[in-house]
Amino acid sequence: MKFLYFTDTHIRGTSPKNRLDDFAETLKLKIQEVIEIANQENVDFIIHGGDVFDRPDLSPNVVGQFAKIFRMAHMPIYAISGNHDTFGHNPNTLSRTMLGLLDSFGLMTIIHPHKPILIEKDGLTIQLSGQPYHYDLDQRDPKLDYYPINEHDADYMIHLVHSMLVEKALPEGIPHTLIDHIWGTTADILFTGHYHGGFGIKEREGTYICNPGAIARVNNHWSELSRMPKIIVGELTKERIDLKEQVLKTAQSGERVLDRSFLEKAVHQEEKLHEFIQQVKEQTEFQSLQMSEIIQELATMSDVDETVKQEALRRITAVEEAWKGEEYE
Ligand SMILES: [Mn+2]
Repeated sequence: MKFLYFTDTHIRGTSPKNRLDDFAETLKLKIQEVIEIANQENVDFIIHGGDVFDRPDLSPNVVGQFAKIFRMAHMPIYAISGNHDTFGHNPNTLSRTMLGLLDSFGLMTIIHPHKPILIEKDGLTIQLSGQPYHYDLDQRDPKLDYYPINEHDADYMIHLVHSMLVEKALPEGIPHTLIDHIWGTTADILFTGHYHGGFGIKEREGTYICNPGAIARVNNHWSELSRMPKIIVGELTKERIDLKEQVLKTAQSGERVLDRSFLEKAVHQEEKLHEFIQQVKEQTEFQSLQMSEIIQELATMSDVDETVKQEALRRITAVEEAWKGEEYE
């Protein structure tokens, strides 16, 4: 049984400001190449590790252009949702997103937590399970997210997680899990996405933990400049697991596509965002995605001065109105 794994395509119609090329056109070539490899290698299924789209409400025009490419695959595509695929990073909003739409059309099959899929061929059975991105990832017992249960008594378990699984500890404030802490995983092969740099294929006593890195290079960190986008092709028999990384031929060198003329502040922003979200979560069970309601709630929970609250609401309203008049495609 053969399969292909890739992750973090971050499909969007516009180019990130640090790109020198036409990001969407480059991405089309890369995804075409991924599908062509899958067809040539005659894999039985394709797996996507999440962040298929860069935003949940991408325009139908852009989604349509990429849907045509995914349709060229001769085999099913399974995926989990990443933080960029859903509203408010909440996997429960999937049905309202473009990824949810692809799932409804049958173009991709989204794997939900604790609902593994059984794949069978020539007497070999594989259980494919997944954990989409959610806010408690890498902040609660790792067994809940990284240790699947063999519900189908399958020969092999492949498990996907869209999470910050890394080799070395990250700065304070960024939730993460170290590979070395989860070698006890029940999965035979663990595939992760989210951490764009990736760490390749790791193996210990027959267990594999892999992240080939993001297909898209959306930021201009030094690490991204030297990194080439890769996929993993895997083959399973009763006797053995065989996994190989493959660099995409259509991907250009980082120097040609990434602009280093301004410095990326993404890591810092992520820390701030995390801090803000933790604050909200600690204080209230908010059900709303309306920024103004969140501010109201935050203000009543913590003793925020009325003038500060009013100013925050005024600014948010101004930004929201500016957004409405703008095409984001
Ligand atoms: Mn991502």
